[in-house]
Amino acid sequence: MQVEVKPVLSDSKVAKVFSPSNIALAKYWGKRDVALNLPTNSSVSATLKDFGSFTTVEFNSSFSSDEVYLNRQLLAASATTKIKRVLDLIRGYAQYDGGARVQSVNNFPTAAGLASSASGLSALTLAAAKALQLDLNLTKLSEIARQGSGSACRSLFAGFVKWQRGEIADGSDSVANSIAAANFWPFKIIIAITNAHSKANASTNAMQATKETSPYFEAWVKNAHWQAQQIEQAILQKDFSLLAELAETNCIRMHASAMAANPPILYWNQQTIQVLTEVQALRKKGLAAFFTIDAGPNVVVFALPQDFEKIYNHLTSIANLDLLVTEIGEGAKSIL
Ligand code: 2P0
Repeated sequence: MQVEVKPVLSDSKVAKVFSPSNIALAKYWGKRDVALNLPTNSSVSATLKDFGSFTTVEFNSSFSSDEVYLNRQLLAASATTKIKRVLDLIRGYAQYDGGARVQSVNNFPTAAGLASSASGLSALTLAAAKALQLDLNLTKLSEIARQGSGSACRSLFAGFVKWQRGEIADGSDSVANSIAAANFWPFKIIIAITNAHSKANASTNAMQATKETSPYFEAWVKNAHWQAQQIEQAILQKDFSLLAELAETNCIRMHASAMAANPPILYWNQQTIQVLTEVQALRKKGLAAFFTIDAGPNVVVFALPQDFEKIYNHLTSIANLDLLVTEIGEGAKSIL
């Protein structure tokens, strides 16, 4: 049931943040520590300019418990574990014990494999820290956001972003940083929505099931380790062909590891395959496009600006496909 936006109380500690989502070119798929969301490998992403979460966090000592509204719906307490984890960490740093009211709205389809947890948990981390006037740098905020949702640690940063696997058991070195600014290598990013409904397999569970039951998981981790390094280098050298090949194989190998789980985790539908096949055909014809796919059926196409129009027009000829367009953008920021 939709509810009205709650007015902020005059004696509340409050902050509002926009955090973009991000899309990984070298994927995070597997944890070496489940409680802390420590990854088995480093990952590399691009921050999306226009799509993300607008999140208001309001602390007030009169709130007896935390209340979370996502897209104007009150979440059941059982659906707020990740959110409470971040709120508790921030409250710990601030030595504050009041309750929080969180109101978050996504401007793209939630849970459709577009990393809504990345933008949501990143926005929550920054807004909660700002509301309690904590003076934490972005690296520390990244460490906190990661404990909410792994991919959220990357959304605090602009441009091309690397999340280091890290080595330390407490996770203090498993944080993200920007490796190149948003305008370093301009791309047009087309999100081809093949199915805007919630996905069946939440990624937290799916990556754990892959680790526990897929015979390909070990091979995935080995591959992911060197591909994250190669993908970082391909970006820094602006080597389009190399990046295209690496990003596509990284994506397919992540999905292959999941498909080989028992029971199989298959995110794709017929249109997913149609779009990725078309993108590969366009590249063979000399157009600068490559695809990647998150834990969902939608396909994200990276296009160089000079070929964008042709690529976009071609994708519009595929039936029943909604296309969103964005670019690489800045990280999370305060809007209050
Ligand atoms: C990524 N994904 O690198 C990969 C690729 C999905 C596919 O990060 O359990 O929601 O909260 O740490 O961050 C999605 O996983 O998982 C994700 P948790 P998260 O973007």
